[in-house]
Order: sequence, then C-alpha cells, then structure tokens
Amino acid sequence: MTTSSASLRRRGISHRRNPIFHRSQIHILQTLNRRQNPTVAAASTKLTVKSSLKDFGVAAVAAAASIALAGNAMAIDVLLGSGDGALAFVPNDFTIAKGEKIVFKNNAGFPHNVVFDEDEIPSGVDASKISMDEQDLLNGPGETYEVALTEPGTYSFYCAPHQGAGMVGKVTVN
Ligand SMILES: [Cu+2]
Repeated sequence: MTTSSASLRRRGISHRRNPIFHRSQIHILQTLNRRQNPTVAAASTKLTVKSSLKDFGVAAVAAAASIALAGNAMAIDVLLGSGDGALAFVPNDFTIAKGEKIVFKNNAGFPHNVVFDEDEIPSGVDASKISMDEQDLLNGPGETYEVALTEPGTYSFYCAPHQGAGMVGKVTVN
C-alpha cells in the first residue's frame, strides 16, 4: 500500500482533522491519569496522547487505503490459489491498461510468490524491479503483493515454489 500522506491530506483524511476523537481521547486519558497519580498526570497525559495519535494515524491510513482501493477502478485482483485449492493464478491470462495496479492476493495453497520471467517481459523492463524475491513468500491468508506495470507488452510470471506444478500466468499491458 503506497497511499502517501500527501494524498491523504488532499482527500481530507488526516488525524489532525478529527478534533472529536482527540478531545474525547484526551479527556478519558486525563481522567484515568488523575485517578492513578495526580502528581504525574500532566507529563504522562502528554506522552499517552502522543502515542494514541500515532495509533490513530495508522488506523486512518488503513481506512483511507481501503477507500482508495474500493473507489479505484484501475486495479485488478489476482488470486493466488483457486477456490478449489488448485495451484494457479486466478485469472491466469488477463489484459490491463498500463499503470493499472495488479493486486496478487493469497487465497489457497500458499506459500506463493510472484516472479516475472526476465526472458518474457518487454525489453528494457527490469524483472527484479517488478518481481518478488524468489525466496520471498506470502505465507498468510489474504497477504498481498502489488505491482503496477507501465511498459506496454506481454509479461509472463510464475510462482517460484509452484512453477513446476503449472502455477504460471500472463498479463498483457496496453
Ligand atoms: Cu504458488
């Protein structure tokens, strides 16, 4: 996920613009701190609020990212492992517009990964820049690898652990 904080700010999603959350959080924290130890309330409130805001920032980024994905027609999901458990990319042959994001998502039969074949991609494209490392694996359910291809042409890719089992795919970029 590479939604920048600058783009979040443009969308108006920023923890700094959520005063209701801040005030209630601060109030709760101050109340708790006073009960525990009135003499250190001021200092520890400041520290605790700071870390709460940091946590909230992460949540805001995650929420904004889902909104961005949901509203983004320029992305295609490719499942790693089919619904019936076959070692395959689903779909395994598809066409996208250049710059469109491909989201490879762990579905079944993992670990998987996504490696573009250096001999079967448009000339001038560096396979290592669009591939996962051969040793890198997506181990958990729902884990993703995202890549955007900007050079038109045909690209072949495979899953290193399952290439021999036929887990290969092809994407055409227009
Ligand atoms: Cu695989």
